Amino acid sequence: MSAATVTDPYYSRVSENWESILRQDPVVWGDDSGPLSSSEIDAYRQDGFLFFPGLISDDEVETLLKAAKSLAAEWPSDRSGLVREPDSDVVRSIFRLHRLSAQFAGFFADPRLAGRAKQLLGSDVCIHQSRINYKPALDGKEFFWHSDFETWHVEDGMPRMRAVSVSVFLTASHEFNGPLMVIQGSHETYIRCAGETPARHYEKSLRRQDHGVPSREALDRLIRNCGDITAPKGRAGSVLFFDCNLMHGSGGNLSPYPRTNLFAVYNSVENPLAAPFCSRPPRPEFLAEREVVPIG
Ligand code: 6CS
Ligand code: FE
Repeated sequence: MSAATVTDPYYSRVSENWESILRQDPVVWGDDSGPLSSSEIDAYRQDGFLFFPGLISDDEVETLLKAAKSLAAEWPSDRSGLVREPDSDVVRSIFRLHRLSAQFAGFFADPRLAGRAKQLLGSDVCIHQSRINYKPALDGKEFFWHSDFETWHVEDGMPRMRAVSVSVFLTASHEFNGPLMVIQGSHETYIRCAGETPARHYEKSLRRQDHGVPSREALDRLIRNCGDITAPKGRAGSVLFFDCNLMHGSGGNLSPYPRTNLFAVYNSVENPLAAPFCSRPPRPEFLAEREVVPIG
């Protein structure tokens, strides 16, 4: 075992075998008051997520969806941050929204989102990553099961589990358009994935991820020991908050309805990125913000 794996509780992708360990960090870091009630905090601690149907108004959704569509239509061909679907040229994701426009930056700093994140993380927060996932009608392919934290730790150097992901539905999400699925309670278990990190892995993984993902056996174990799969579905304007280590994924969109969402990762300002916990250089900043800029 290398010196790094001895001191890093969350080492991963260092062997041909996977392993499962208990989470080493709290799920809820603060006891501050804020927008969340104590029963909501308890539910988040227990399940690893919280769902708020219709948190964002129809008018705001309409404006944000319009902005999302024009970004994809007008993206300069020489600018980084746009990712296409694995089997076509259709736009899959656009990254670093919080640096692209005051509109998105202002929205992510809104107390409805940032206020809840601060309360859960018990500190000021900064954005680690933000993106639009378009999940276009018919062309939107799956996101295989993964823990976000596993990737952010190994490839970006996020030291501890002190981040919360927020997905804002810009269209309705239902059983036909590839809704996000989560394994309830899986945030309490960390899966060390088998394999290693290929060079420039992100160029492939953002389109179709096959490293840093759990094995079949690991998924079976999570479902047996933690909880069932559930898919928080709802109308446009609904918002899902989920822990950075919650196992999640989504199927392809075989419907004629897009499933478009905004996604922002709030990291604690007390959890700044270190060097990646693998032997590769850090990923580009459109994927992992290295500067700590408190927001909200
Ligand atoms: O790479 C990322 O930061 C995120 N995207 C994918 C497809 N997997 C890991 C993580 O959630
Ligand atoms: Fe994810």
